[in-house]
Amino acid sequence: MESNYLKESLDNFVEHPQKPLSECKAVLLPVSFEATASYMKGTKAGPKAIIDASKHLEWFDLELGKEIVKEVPIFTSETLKPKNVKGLLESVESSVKEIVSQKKFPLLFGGEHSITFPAVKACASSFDNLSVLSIDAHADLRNELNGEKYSHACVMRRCSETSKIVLAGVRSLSAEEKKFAEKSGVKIFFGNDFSVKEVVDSCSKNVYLSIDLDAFDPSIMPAVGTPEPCGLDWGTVLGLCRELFKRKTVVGADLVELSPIKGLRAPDFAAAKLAYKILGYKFLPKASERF
Ligand SMILES: [Mn+2]
Repeated sequence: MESNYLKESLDNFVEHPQKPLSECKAVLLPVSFEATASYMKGTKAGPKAIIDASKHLEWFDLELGKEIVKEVPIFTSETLKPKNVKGLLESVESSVKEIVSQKKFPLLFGGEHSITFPAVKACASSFDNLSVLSIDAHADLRNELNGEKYSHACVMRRCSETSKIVLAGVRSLSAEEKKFAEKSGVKIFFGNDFSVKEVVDSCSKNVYLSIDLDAFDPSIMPAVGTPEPCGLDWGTVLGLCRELFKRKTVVGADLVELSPIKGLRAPDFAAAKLAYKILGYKFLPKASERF
């Protein structure tokens, strides 16, 4: 099918020779969008930083015992650069709809967290009983911020209109957000000391996974717009992803809010590695059962 959006990027993830879209299982969709950021800026540069860092990844994954990129054909799409919220909602929803209608796995790179809602909307129209698991330092349950209903700070509130919401890693929210969560049945696992099993148990069968990189502790992920102390470590996030992919059907995912810091490569590399691990967990499930 000819697409308006899914064009092959010349700058592809892990720099592995790319197969045509029809032969790929996963589609990476970089979304360079930043309009509603409230604190520090810079997430627009996130997708390119992840792709640049991915070129230095070791193809062989020690845990899965495989060269993931050789097992999973990955298509890197040209970067979407919407100029405003309307363009964001339209371009991301259309692109993700097309990816899932071709039975491929969408993995989006942000950009600010507002890119998640149109992706969830597309998945919710294709999959019954969809949960959104958002791993994030913030609840993002405000109804609006500065008059904008599609702000990054409102993204889970918008998603709650189509899907069940489970949040993990939350260290910061307003009194109103807490009240809304209690009233509407949004399940929140606070801080960094929760049962991974309980988080996964709270999700329905089909899950969209959104990882706001500020869920991590700022000591390992300082390159985010809104860093919050006392966050998750690498092992916890990986453990949660491993358990989720093993027990649920993850239909789409995103990594958002990377705001690269000049001269500091570790956060970009960690984000690229997390994306690579997610593709491994999605498509090489038998290997992950060893753990
Ligand atoms: Mn956040």
